[in-house]
Amino acid sequence: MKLYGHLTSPYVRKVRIALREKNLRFTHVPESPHDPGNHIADMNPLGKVPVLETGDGRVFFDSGLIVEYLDECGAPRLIPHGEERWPVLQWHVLGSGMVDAVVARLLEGRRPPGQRAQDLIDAQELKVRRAIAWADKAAQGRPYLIGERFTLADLALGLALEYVDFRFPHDWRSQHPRLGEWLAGISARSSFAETVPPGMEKVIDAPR
Ligand SMILES: N[C@@H](CCC(=O)N[C@@H](CS)C(=O)NCC(=O)O)C(=O)O
Repeated sequence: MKLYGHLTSPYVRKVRIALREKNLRFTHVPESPHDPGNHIADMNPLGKVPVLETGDGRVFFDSGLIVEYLDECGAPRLIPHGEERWPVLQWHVLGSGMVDAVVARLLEGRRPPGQRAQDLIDAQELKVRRAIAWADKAAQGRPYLIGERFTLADLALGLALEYVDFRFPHDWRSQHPRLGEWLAGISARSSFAETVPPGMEKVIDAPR
């Protein structure tokens, strides 16, 4: 299997973490749709990463779909069957939405000051703050969000909170200390520690 996408992309990291959690062998091609002469649009007409080449002629894009595909490739399951499936997928949507909001805020903030829409930045920040409060309440201080083991729910929220710390650093832990402790446990997993993107180490290692 071949995974395309740059290391700093949180969507690419979601797939890298899933591949490690499932002990699947893959080659990583750190190509970005922003690189001159890149080939991403030949595989994904939307011109986005991650893209996965399965090795048997199939190509998948979108991190959520890729994780669903990988989950069919063997144990341990990240997306359970049965009753737990829907809450796990709901957490995935929450985590993805948080990442989308942080990315939108980041891109808007990179525009020249005269062209920057502060109301858009404020709206994205509000989404993130509300999502963190929702997550803290729904997590209820349990070690895993759904059931007794690590699932896509934990992957998606852990990834999103680390990305908040990286690109929208603010002190959410003072209001939500329980969620901060939960994240420390998730961040210590080897799948998370081994996929820290360049530049994020400083944030992850910072004293809390
Ligand atoms: N919903 C997609 C989002 C992927 C995405 O936005 N990737 C960014 C990298 S962080 C990208 O490729 N952006 C290039 C573009 O939008 O032109 C997923 O989950 O895979």
